[in-house]
Amino acid sequence: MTKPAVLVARAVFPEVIAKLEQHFIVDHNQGDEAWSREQLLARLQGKAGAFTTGAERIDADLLKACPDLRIVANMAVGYNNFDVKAMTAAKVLATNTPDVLTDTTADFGFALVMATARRMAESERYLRAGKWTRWSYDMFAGSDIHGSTLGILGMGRIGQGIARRGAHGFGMKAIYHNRSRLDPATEAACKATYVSKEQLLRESDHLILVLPYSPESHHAIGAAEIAQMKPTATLVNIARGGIVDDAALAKALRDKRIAAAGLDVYEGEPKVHPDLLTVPNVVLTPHIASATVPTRKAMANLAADNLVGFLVHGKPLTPLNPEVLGG
Ligand code: 8YV
Repeated sequence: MTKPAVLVARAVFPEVIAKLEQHFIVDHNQGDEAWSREQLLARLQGKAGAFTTGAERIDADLLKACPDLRIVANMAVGYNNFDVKAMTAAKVLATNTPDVLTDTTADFGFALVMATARRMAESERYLRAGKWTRWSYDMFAGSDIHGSTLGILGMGRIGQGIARRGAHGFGMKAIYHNRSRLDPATEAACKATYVSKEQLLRESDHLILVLPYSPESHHAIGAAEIAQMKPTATLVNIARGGIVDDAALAKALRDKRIAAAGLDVYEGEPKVHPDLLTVPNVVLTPHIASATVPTRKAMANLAADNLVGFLVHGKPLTPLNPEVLGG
């Protein structure tokens, strides 16, 4: 029997490609650059499966043009690049990589809260520029983590991990807002209190965004929301670009409407709003919250195992639209 063909849209670990090659004919983008939409469409012809990394838009038009496609496995927990409804209608299975990145991403989110509050990037730039010539009582004085109020917008697995780190590790008061309230046992385990979005904005000393991107969460934080925050507050986004209005945030940082921000994701990334590059009180990282070697390996393996699980054994591990599997 001939092996089915699958596409791996970005370069990934050689051992993951080797695993896929045991079962499939693999077309692998080994370059540094993502394929254009046109290239992606051309390469998808005749492919039963695709391994994507979160940037490739899988929508009704693409599905219509790729009738052989049966599964798209995203190497990411977020799947805003998928039109899951269109995939279900086209009977194409969608999978993502939940759980394996939760703790790594929560670690990074917490690190970014700390780096932002304690002005680590700004002070490092100052030192590297040779400007550290004297002591001063207020040099890079930031705000405290311990004993402060940690606000979390979006309380899924990663949000809960951040709440636990803040409340248990640093004695923070954790408050959160989410589409739905957690059950009491989960709330107690993260020592987090449910509040309205307005109260979250008003009371957070450090606000972190961990909600999925959707049309409803587009610009969930813009000028009006920032205006409700404390002038001493910090804002961290590890969720998705587009949840924050980056232009409004850059202006608020320049005007000192809030103290500082830490960003791992951007509207239109890998491009970054030019105003964010020139304001000093912001820590900028290139979408690396899940980037540890073990976690990226676990994500890549889970995406590959979803392709094998579904196309070879009929059993994907983490389906997003299990209704495609039928009875
Ligand atoms: C990845 C992510 O860096 O899982 C997600 O949703 O944003 C990140 O972990 C990215 O999507 C590459 O796979």
